[in-house]
Amino acid sequence: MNKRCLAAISRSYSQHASVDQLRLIFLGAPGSGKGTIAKKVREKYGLESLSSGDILRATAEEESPLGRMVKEVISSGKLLEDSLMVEMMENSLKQWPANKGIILDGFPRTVDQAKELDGMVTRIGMPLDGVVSIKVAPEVIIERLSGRRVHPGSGRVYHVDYNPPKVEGVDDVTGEPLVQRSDDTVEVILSRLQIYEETAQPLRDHYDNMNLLHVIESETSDIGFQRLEQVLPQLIGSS
Ligand code: G5P
Ligand code: MG
Repeated sequence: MNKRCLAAISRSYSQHASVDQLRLIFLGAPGSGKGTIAKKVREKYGLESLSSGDILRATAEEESPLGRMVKEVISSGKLLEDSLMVEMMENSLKQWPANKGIILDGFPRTVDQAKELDGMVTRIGMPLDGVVSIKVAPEVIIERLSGRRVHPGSGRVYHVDYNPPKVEGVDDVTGEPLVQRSDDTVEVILSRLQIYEETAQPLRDHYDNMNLLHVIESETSDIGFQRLEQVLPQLIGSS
């Protein structure tokens, strides 16, 4: 039996009653809107996400050798080594309630991570329902990331034009100052984009071979979200 048949069979046992039970992966370049679209899905459907970048940024705040090492990796725009990343994600996933859906935002990033995740979801009993590859034109990435502002305490994300805070430079909820991410400088963005270019296609091929891949053109995150909503019924098995 080939991989496509196996994937179809495994999905036929993992169909859900509602969107908030789905288990999805969001793939996409830096600034493609993974976090923005995940937020829209959470607000409308209650499906929550887990961002590997957020996990690493929290670790980078720790005063420890690990924290310092992770901070350096993020600021360089390179990827954390696979085994450590996988271990951190597995720890988080083990604590995720089994009956609750999830969007994995930013993990996996390499085929080796994807293969580890394949084994992990089987062990934990959380089979995947779909992998959404969010496509945006490379030209818009720099403008998006250089205009991004974040609230470090909560991870809330803004953009100076697309999604500005009510008061410039200040978080809407706490009134605390917004900052730019250390990896949102032009030099680091270019390095992140180059790494993405090198790793993305093999990852898409991996999930295409498992018949899990859905590619969404996302000129804007509002359009990307609408296109995702057209795919969701297939994933919960009600189309
Ligand atoms: P992250 O945190 O996963 P990236 O590079 O994958 O970082 P990023 O930058 O978080 O992804 P995003 O989530 O895809 O981008 O984009 P976003 O935040 O939603 O949108 C970007 C900006 O554009 C925001 O300001 C938003 O408001 C705005 N925007 C959104 N839509 C639109 C639109 O339609 N129009 C306009 N004008 N603006 C819009 O990973 C960080 C680092 O952690 C490590 C790596 O070092 C990585 O570089 N890491 C890993 N290392 C190894 N393995 C892994 N699996 C790793 N995961 C993370
Ligand atoms: Mg993000």
